[in-house]
Amino acid sequence: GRKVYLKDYTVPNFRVLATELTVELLADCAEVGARLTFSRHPEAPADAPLVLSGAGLELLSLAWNGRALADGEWHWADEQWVFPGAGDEGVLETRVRIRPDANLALEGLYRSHGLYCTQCEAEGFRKITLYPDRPDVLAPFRVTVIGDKASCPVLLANGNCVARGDLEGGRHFATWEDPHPKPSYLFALVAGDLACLEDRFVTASGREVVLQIFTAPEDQDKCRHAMDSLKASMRWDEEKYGCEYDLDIYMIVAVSHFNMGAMENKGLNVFNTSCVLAHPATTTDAGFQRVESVVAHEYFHNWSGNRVTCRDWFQLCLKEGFTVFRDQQFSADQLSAAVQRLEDVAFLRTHQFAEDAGPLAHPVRPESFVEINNFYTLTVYEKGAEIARMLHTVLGAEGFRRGTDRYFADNDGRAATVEDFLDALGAANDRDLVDWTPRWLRWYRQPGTPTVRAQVDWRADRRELVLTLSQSQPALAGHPQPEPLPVPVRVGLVGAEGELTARLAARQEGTPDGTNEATGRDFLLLLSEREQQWTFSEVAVAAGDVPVLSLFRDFSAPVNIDYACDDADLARLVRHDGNGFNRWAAAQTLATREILARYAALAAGAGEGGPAADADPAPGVLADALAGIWPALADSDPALAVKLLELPSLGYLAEQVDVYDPPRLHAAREAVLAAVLQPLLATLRDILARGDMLRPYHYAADDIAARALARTALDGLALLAPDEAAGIAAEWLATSPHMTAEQSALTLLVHHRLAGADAALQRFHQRWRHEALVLDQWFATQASRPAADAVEAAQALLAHPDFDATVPNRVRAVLTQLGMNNPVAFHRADGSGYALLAAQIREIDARNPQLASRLSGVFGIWRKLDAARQTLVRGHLDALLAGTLSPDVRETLSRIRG
Ligand code: HT7
Ligand code: ZN
Repeated sequence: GRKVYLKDYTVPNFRVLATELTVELLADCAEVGARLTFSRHPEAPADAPLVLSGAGLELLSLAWNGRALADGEWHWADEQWVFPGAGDEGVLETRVRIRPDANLALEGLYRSHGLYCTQCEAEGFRKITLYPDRPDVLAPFRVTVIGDKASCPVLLANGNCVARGDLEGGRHFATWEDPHPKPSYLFALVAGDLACLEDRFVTASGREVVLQIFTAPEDQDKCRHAMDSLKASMRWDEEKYGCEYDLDIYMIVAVSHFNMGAMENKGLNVFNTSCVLAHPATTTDAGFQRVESVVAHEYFHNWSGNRVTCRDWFQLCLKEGFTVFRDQQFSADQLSAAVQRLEDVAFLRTHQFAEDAGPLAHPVRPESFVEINNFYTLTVYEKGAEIARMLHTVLGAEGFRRGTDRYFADNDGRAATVEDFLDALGAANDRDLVDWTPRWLRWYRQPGTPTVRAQVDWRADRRELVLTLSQSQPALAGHPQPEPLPVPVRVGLVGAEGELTARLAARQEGTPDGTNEATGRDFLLLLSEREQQWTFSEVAVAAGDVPVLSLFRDFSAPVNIDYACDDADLARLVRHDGNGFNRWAAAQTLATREILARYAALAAGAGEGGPAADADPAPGVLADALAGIWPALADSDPALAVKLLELPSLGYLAEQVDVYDPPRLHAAREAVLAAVLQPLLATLRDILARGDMLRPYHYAADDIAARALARTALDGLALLAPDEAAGIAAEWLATSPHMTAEQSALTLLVHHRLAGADAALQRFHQRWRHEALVLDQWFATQASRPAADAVEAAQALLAHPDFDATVPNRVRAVLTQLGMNNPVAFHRADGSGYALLAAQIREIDARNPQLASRLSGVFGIWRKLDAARQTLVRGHLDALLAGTLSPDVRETLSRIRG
């Protein structure tokens, strides 16, 4: 693996004017013929050679302008095919042989369960044919696929089908043309025996588009939801962004062996079955929501990614961050906006903040990499989305739309950079680009989560509140000295009875023009210096009351907030904040304080079960606050009520402690949860008595919220009255009108080890063993049980006859669940969790480096652990690094090792 640097970017030596491919699928291999028309790039040196990428190809023939090339006319240099004699233009014809059956890495062209499919992003196309496999080389493609008629009745590639017909020997062909120039990473080919659900969509300008979803025949009844989601996404993108679909056909193919969620290949998306199939009998509410958001995400890439693509892989966030923001906006418009936002924030703070604080921290736009597959990260995706969101906040919805219109218009058909994006947004809003683009670029260049410190000075006599905000960034070795970032801060003031009005001078010293939006209740500040001050006057607070600051509403910037708000004030926000997100955020802060206090107390005592374990170091402010409002909220806004009872995740809490002892932190969290639930016991029983979980399934906001509430109630009951909970879970399982009920009940029984858990697991397996995605849940439920012996359970699952190490979904169902979602077991003090993961990473790496490298991330937390655990992890890291590893895993593990 060679390291590449953003600063070394140069234009390609040649452009491709046309790409013609013929892919012949044969019994034990495939042969790929390519006819590529090249023309020297106007900015490239006159004598620069033609350079193409190729990996694992068996070269059968090579000809330049019709003349066969002799061996000495070209050479290989590190998976690059170099041809000095190309002149200024010419046609290269190549023929190569590849082995899709042996391709277990699931990158390039591979065959699984008889289905041929491709995955080319980021650098998989070079495993299919010799090509300038870089995103800034765009070409129109014409592709002919030839295959066996019986085993591959369906032959697909990007664009429109322009010819098809029969061939000798039971074979047939289909020719596809994609008129939109595209980089090779968006190429796709699928061939196999597939069923198809078809529908139609009429675009805003009146063009009819055929929509097709292809699956294995037995899954055909599970595509309706994805189809509805696709149509909703197409309409939404027209309405919200003015983006219309641009081909006559849009195809989605569901594939069971897939490294990630889905892939936005032009006009021919390939999806992990888990992100497209949905049916009430086999899919939970969470599964339905995931399908909706992934379908939307891939569809939105048609503009943010495909029509406007990336100049190089350092610009990955340009398409991914922006597209995640777009799919988050879409999802917020489908169900509850406040709940969508807090779920996105909880995810960001648990996972991305941890990444940004650990050894894998990197800028949203990295400056260098060895293996680009290692940079499809939470930082690129989720923090990238937060930057797009901040720009949206600062420009306002209309200004942002002006900006994206400009971005799409200026860059259509081009490979763009982050600078192009910022320039378009700034220029369309008359911002001084010298100030605008370089300042916002800092968010893309500086790794680490910034901290914003707030101080409040309340001047009761003048009814004036002075807010001082200051920002700081962690300085990381090898990165530029941090400079102040533009931080949008949305704030409000809350009195004893609710929201307060106030006046904020529209222009204050040190505040740039046009960013203060004084609506009287909700204020947008732009912190752009290291420290700034704002004065709220005429605060309409009752005599004797002190206003409470509600800070970073809707989490207006991805920062750590350092604000010494006292518990009583937080409780006020939980009760009265007008911003739904901040009610939740205040509850999370209170919960965090109480959990950390218990965590400290457990350490001070004799450990678990010791004398300090029963002591209550916190006064239970959160429990009091929730007892007062939760029963009513469960009626008025059940979706938010559910979220108020979800305490911060262990992953998030781990970032708040100096030394992370997972079982102790888990125990502290459970204790606080029980304390919060206790006063609500009667309400939980009332909710369960309504029987909402057992009603027929509808995918609609109210029904989803009612089911989530029922689940929360049963989970609560399991802590307070386990036998009673076990009875209800058994009833849900016996009646099981849909998978949401069944899965909640099963998880509850297994995770709390309630009576009947083993029998329920057995019955579930018996019933669902032929449904791969349901079986994944069965594996995952056991591997994520928060108890030390889940390590042995995981070990047994790996030996189960239904375990298949070549299917990433199954591997993740056991190993990602254990390593990422089960800290109690993974960090078991005897190190058996670490040993299991280390051995599996080594084994999987030999087949599928991408999967192994992602799994390796489980060790990223290691420096937060106590010395004994650190020693155990270090031993495994060193042993792995001393052996044979793919460049992917080597890069990840060496960064983690430091
Ligand atoms: N753009 C895609 C990212 C991706 C990928 C997908 C499937 C398999 C391997 C992959 N490598 C990179 C998915 C997306 O963000 O939409
Ligand atoms: Zn994406």
